[in-house]
Amino acid sequence: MFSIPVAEAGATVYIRVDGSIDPSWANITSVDNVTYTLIGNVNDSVVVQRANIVVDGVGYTVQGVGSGAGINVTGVSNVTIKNCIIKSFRVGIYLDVGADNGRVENITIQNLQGAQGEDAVGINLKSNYNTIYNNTIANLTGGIGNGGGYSQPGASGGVSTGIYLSSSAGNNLTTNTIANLTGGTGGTGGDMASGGAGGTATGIYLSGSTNNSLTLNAMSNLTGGTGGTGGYSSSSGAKGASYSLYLYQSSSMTIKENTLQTADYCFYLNSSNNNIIYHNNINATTNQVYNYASNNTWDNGYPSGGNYWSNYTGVDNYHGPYENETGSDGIGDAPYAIDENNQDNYPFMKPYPWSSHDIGITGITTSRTIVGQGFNLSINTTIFNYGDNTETFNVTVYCNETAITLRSGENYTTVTLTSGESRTVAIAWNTSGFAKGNYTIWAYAWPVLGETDTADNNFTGGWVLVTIPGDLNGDLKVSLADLVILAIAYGSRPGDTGWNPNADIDGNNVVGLSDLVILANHYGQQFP
Ligand SMILES: [Ca+2]
Ligand SMILES: [Ca+2]
Ligand SMILES: [Ca+2]
Ligand SMILES: [Ca+2]
Repeated sequence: MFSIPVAEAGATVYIRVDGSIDPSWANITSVDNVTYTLIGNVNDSVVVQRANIVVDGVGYTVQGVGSGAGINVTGVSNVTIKNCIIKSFRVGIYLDVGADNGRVENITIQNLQGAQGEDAVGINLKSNYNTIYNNTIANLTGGIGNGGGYSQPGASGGVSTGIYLSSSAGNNLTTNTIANLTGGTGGTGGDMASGGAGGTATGIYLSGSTNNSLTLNAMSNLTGGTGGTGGYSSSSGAKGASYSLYLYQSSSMTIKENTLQTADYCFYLNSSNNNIIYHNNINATTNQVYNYASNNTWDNGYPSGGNYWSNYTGVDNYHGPYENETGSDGIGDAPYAIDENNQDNYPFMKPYPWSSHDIGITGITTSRTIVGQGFNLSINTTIFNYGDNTETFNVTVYCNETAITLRSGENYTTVTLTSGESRTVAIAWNTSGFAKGNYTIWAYAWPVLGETDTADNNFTGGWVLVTIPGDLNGDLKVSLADLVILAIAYGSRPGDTGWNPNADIDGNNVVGLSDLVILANHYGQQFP
């Protein structure tokens, strides 16, 4: 009898405690019983029973038939797994209790599918002090829930989870990409019974886990499973929820620089405290944070800052630790409120990290909103340099489609800003020759070399009305109503209680006799 070794036949491959490979014909080799290298694809699970080794896939695939774990480290420590593709299991990599101080690096885990009602999990940890670095986990689907018998509801669909930590501490999860997770469809309900709920989809799930660090992970396209169809005269099951990060009784962690996207909930926190959460990009279509019995720190102080929240609506006209000093800093002036005990004190105006070449206009103000034809108006444009280079560029201010010509004869101002610097550029608009009517004031900061985010190089301020000198209420006629406005402001200067910049017709910073004379000269006029 000749026995021909055929690895494709499929059999669990063990790296035994003594260093041997079982079965010996498997597509794994080692010369020193420390580094184990794949020499071809492996068509079943790999079970690691030996500590202090490296398993290097060198690009080969470990492929299953839908059940079990691709690579299972059975409680032995200091095991590194790297450079392979794992597909068609229920769990990609399992680091069981005691599988500490290991490393999972450059692994692509894809096409995991839970069986009937079962969960699909990319990397499952019940262990400590591991580094999970630069892995891609994609296309995981929870199993379809079982159908119910007569008058029994359908079972819930299985959940789909990218990385799952339970009772795990001190792990570093860095630069992992998790995408396209779908919860299992709920089971069909029996007659007179509802369909089962769809399974949830979660990027990273932590339960009873402390002191872990999550940095630079990206989670996108997470979708809860569809509810099962209800039986006769019964309702369908609920759709499963999706979460980017789910923390249950998980505390004292650092969560920074992650990008959380397209989930029902970016953060779902239950009884999880003392976590520090900053420099994350939080883009939820529905809920940015669900917070229950959890108190956490949502920024890293000033000027390091907090997180980018896609639904933040604040403005950036101030800077400083109290956000009360004039000038921008790329941080919203008002905190991002989560609940009565939680807020991000320094929400970013743009996603993290900011580009190295990026300037933006953060505000435009005008010295007044109503100006007599032929008089001057001051327009203040504030620009901030988000990048880390000194930039020199031009700023042009427009009224409707006309670029405003400055005293220099040019229609732009040249500005130099160092990294993180803010500047307000004031220009005078002489309204001589401009027709009476409303003008939209806007500004354009000419893009700098290497700038990609040019959306904020355009900024539209408010309206300014050019009218008959002496028309102070903007109704295009000079009448008693205007005289009353001038009388109320008479004698005032900027900062005084009665100060009204529109009443300072000649713009000399006092409402006085010279303004009264102008109003008197036009009294009774109207346009058209
Ligand atoms: Ca600010
Ligand atoms: Ca820009
Ligand atoms: Ca008037
Ligand atoms: Ca005046």
